[in-house]
Amino acid sequence: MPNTSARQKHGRRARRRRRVDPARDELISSSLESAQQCLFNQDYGTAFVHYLLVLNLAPMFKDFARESFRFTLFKWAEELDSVGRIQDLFDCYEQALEVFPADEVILNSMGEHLFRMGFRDEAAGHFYKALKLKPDFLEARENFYRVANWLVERWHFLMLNDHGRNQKYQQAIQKAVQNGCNTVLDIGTGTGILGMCAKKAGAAEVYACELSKTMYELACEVVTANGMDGSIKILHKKSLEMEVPKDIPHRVSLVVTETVDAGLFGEGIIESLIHAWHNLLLPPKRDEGEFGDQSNTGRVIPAGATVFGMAVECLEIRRHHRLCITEVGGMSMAAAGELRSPVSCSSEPDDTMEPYTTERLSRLPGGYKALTEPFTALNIDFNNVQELEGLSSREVRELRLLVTQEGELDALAVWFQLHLDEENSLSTGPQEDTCWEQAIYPVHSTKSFVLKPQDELIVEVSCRDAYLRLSCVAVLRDGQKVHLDKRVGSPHSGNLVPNPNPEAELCSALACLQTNQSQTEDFCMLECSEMALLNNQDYHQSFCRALTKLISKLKAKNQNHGQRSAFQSDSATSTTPNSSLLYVLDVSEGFSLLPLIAARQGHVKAYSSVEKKKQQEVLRRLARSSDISEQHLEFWLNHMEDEHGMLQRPSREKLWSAIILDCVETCGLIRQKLMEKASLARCLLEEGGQIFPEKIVVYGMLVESDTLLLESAVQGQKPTLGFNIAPFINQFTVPVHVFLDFSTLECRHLSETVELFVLDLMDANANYTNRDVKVQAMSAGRITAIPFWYRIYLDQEISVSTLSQNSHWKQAAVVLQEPLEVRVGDWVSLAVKLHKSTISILAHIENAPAQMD
Ligand code: 44T
Repeated sequence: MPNTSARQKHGRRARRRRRVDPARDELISSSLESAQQCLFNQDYGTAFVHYLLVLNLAPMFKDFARESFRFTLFKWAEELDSVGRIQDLFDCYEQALEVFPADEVILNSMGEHLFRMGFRDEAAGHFYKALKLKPDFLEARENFYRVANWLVERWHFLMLNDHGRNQKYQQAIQKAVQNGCNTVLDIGTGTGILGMCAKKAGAAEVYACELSKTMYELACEVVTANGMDGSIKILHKKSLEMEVPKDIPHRVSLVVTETVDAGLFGEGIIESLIHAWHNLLLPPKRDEGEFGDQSNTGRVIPAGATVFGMAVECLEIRRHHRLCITEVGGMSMAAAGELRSPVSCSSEPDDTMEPYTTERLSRLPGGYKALTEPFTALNIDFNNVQELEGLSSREVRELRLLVTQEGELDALAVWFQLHLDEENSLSTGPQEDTCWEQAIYPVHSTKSFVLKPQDELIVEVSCRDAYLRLSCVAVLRDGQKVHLDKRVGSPHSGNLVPNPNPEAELCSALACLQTNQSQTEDFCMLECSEMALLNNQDYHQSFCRALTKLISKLKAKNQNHGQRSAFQSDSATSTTPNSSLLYVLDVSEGFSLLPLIAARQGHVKAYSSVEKKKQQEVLRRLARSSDISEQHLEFWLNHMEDEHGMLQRPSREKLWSAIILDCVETCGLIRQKLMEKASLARCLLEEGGQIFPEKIVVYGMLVESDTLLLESAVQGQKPTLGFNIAPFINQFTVPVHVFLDFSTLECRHLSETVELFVLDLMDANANYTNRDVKVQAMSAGRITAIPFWYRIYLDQEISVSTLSQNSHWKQAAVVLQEPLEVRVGDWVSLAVKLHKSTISILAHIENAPAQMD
């Protein structure tokens, strides 16, 4: 990371008194001249050093030299970046910010570098600072919107908008403080709300800690705005690093915390509480019957939790975690071997896997079917440190669950009840109207397994490496035990349902024999969205048809041309097989089968962008089994140092017949730099060649959705539990929501679907960046958002929609800053703008009286 040592040195230098010194003035003016000369000669590194010297010695030149200095810095940084001198790059930015600490352009640009290097939080901090300095700085705003979710996660809005939850926490805290808990520590304070509740309830001393820097700063602002800055001590720390008396003067009588995720333990609450009991809390109350003053004993809110689980059938979950098809675009998937999503849980921890994912069951497209009644997986008492400590060494527990409905076993869904105290509890269950998602433990077997009523499902429950682990291990049917082993071909694997993919089993068994490799290591991991993409038959079929059309057209053209040139000259080159090869480039991000689909057409050499070795292996295996010669599939990133080499000619004399661009991100946004890539691609196409897709049409609809509002900002004019929080956290509101499921979003449709925008990737001139769209309201209501999605035209006839049922894409929505009231028949004017792949929409009512505008 950028170092900060330069700051102190410069500070000392700056304080030195200025005196008349001709030698120094001479140095300044000669350095300035050198800087300008070097800049002119494009020697940016030397120019940068000269500028630094000048501006450090003579700050009065700052205004004069600012523009040239920035330009020099950016050019030099580009060079450093391209040769991988990352530390030097950040050092330069640090030095530049020493000279211009409040330069929003430099801050924003440094943020962009940080973002590209994967330092998202740091990047976000830089964009935020740039924006604070210049609120109308469009680039910084768009950058900030892209990363705001990392700074302040969206669930903060949901939680603060959840009045039921807020009130229950408040009541429990009030009661505890009234019962004598007057020294309080809020672990993971977020906006500071629970700490403020304790103070308001009359606690004498309140401490709070927060590990996220942004949240810590936000909490400080909020606490100050509520007049409690002197009375709540907030620390920017993880609770595990806190000690008495260094951080808090003595042990406290109450810890309040909501450091729980959808799977209960994912935020580390077990470890935090064990540490708190040993280091930060007074000893617990000894016996249950003890009443009265609690100031000398310690306790925790929440007091404990009960975790529930349920087996479910759910197509939406299945298609994101398992391969559900046997062929893709006419190609058998048998040779692919085992493909799995990165979410998998067994009793033993595995660092490469996430044990669960999260979903709001009530919003899953296509719904879900409960196959068992809910069962209790675990009870935990947060006030019992022995119990907390014993969790990870507890034996794996085996539960037998009666199957109540027939259905395919896709996942275990998990939720919990948080017992704040004896009276108040919160539930995160699928039926509750709360802000919570449920934890999903997908079942990973490559076979489908249909459970029948009266079967008994055997589930193992354990708690290793601080996660609650649940896995379906077997089914008891008619007195027989069938193991649900994950691996194909393992000796116990269940055989109740015919394997839809028997060839796969054979192939991977063969592969094992040949390589003498244990099967447990032989699988390839795909992201959930990549898995859903593979399962999307329509998408691949559409590509297959469009590619076939293009390739046969080009082959015909080449044949004619070949005949002509053979006739015109004696040159043999035009008729050699190589010259008739067509070249197809796929620059999709992540795993893609499209190059194989192209190569299967024959006389096509396809270039894939897949980078991961395991995934390349899968593609090679599939190529072999589809009779694609090894020379016809190339992984072009293997030969490329960096992205700059992207989109080049396949070979000196050839151009591309087709370039496949991956234009929409899974989250529902247009990919960054899409239009730049398209214009590059256009220059590299052979005559008659094509970019896939050739055109994207953006559609949208006016909707009234309270849900979207609750997720985007703290709503309403009223203070939250009497505290002023909304204006502070709402600074992190972003106008575009991503990862939406429009099909299950609770909303009222206020208009028909309307075309918002067209992006023509084959024709630069056809593109515009602003468009006014008129749309008529068909129902009265409040327009709160405009969800949008895409129809992706591979060619003029063949298209796929990102809204389709089996799409791997989610949708996005612009949430309006202020809801707009409409009556039936009102015309709404939408100013749609596309800037650097970011869509923004402003809406106003056309026929409203002027003062209503
Ligand atoms: N999300 C639930 C998690 N922290 C809730 O930095 C519920 C997810 C959720 N600070 C949809 C809806 C919902 N010491 O700011 C965070 C975090 C901080 C700590 C200091 C520690 N040991 C920790 C541990 C965490 O605590 C805050 C809250 S944690 C997560 C809460 C609405 N999807």
